[in-house]
Amino acid sequence: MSIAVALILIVLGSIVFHFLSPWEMTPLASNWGSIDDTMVITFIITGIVFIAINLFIAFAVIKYKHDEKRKADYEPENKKLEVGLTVVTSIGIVAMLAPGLVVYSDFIEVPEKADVVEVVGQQWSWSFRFPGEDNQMGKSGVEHISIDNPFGIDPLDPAGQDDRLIQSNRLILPIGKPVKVLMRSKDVLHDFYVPQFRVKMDMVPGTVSYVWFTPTKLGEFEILCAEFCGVGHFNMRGYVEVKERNEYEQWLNQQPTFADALAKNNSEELSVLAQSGKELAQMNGCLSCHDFTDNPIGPTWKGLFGKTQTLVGGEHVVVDEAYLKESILEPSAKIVRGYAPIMPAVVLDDLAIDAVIAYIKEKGNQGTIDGQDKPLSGAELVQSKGCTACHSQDGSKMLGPTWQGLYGSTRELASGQCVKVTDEYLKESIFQPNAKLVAGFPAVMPPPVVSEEEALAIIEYLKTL
Ligand code: HEC
Ligand code: HEC
Ligand SMILES: [Cu+2]
Repeated sequence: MSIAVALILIVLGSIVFHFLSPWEMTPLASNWGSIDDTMVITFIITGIVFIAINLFIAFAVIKYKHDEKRKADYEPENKKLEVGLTVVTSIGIVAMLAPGLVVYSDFIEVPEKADVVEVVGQQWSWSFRFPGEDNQMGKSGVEHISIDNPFGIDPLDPAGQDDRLIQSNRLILPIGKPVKVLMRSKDVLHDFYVPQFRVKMDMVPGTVSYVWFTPTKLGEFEILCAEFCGVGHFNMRGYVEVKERNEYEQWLNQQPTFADALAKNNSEELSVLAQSGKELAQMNGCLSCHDFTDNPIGPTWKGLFGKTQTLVGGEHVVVDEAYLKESILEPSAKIVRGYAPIMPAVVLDDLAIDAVIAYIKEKGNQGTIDGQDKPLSGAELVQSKGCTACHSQDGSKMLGPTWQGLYGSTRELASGQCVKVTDEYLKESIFQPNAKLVAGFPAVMPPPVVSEEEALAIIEYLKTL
């Protein structure tokens, strides 16, 4: 009897909790009411089954309770019951699945008039790209990703030049217009999720996934990463602001285009020929094995032109144009000592070779280092190294202590000691995060991802906050 009562109480309790529940879905702000409907259908069907089965068990517990005078029948087959149960279960499952399939076919079929926006995820931030005036997104690829080109847009694709880049976590979309969201990840799995829009999708490195929706409510909605992506995952947030069309357009027109960004980064002094050589070197993958610092895979291009190179056989050659050309077209003809003969041969026409040589010459023999190797400022470093996922600059407490007013202040450590924040303390905090723990914070700061020079630049920057 008590078991039957408990079962009935569980059923009643669940129903009461459902109607008084504090847990509700966030209000809908897109066209995807149908996704809510399928959830409700599934919920009602599973709810009815839950109630029916529990009440049946309670009934059976009472009705068939142990009785000396009674004996169970042995019934190996019951056609009627089997058919009945099969039919009822099938109807239930079809009722749950069929609406889902209908919604899914809408979900994968993007309306033709939809705007396009691209979301790029990386540990632990969001950035966005719009196709610009030509309505065409420029081609992109990992091989183009660099500090100058964080979106990896193909610099030679004319469609990419007018793409508008938003390097912040705030996206504005116009109300009432369907939008197709293309998704890329630069590192690990992420997931683009705005609860009010109902649609969500994984972002998989190497693949472009998508969702589409029509924002139907003005306002600001939070973007959450819904796929665990490392220690900063919880803080991988952004905002979608849904605004009137004219406000959206005004905002969009203020965002820099890819061409603007390139022009800014290309203020390094290279001739036009060398400039296109740089692009060719990037496109052909040369820069993954060669750069102007100490890349361990291929010989450095810094100061290469004019120097005397030693080959495996022990001979010496002076690096001139002919040697460079031969090295590029026939990499195995002369192997540099200390390196494996792994350089792939490429097919480049004479103009392209001249351009690459001009790039190696001009950039490699320029006293200053610039472009890809241009040292970043402290302010840029803390962004690009992911420090700002845990440290704020405005006094707010995140996973780590704020940096506002840090330098010169006195810190209380977890050990109870107090220390003054000096250059040495900052340096130690960056290179040995667990040596001195700040009171009230967990020991989660990752091991150093910066060089000595970068740390100094960051420290100079911290002093200004
Ligand atoms: C897979 C890595 C790899 C790629 C990609 C690659 N290289 Fe190389 N490269 C090497 C290695 C290793 C050497 C040294 C061994 C040798 O001489 O072949 C080398 C040597 C050279 C040399 C001679 C350098 C010297 O110090 O004497 C030149 C010039 C050169 N590469 C240019 C290029 C250009 C231009 C490209 C792109 C079209 C390119 N490499 C792509 C690995 C690579
Ligand atoms: C995963 C979160 C996380 C990341 C990423 C992170 N930190 Fe920290 N950081 C912390 C926490 C937590 C503390 C406090 C505990 C401690 O002292 O280790 C801290 C402490 C510090 C301190 C000492 C601050 C003080 O208030 O005394 C400095 C300086 C610092 N971090 C710099 C950096 C720099 C520079 C980077 C980027 C290269 C970085 N952090 C990246 C979490 C992080
Ligand atoms: Cu993420």
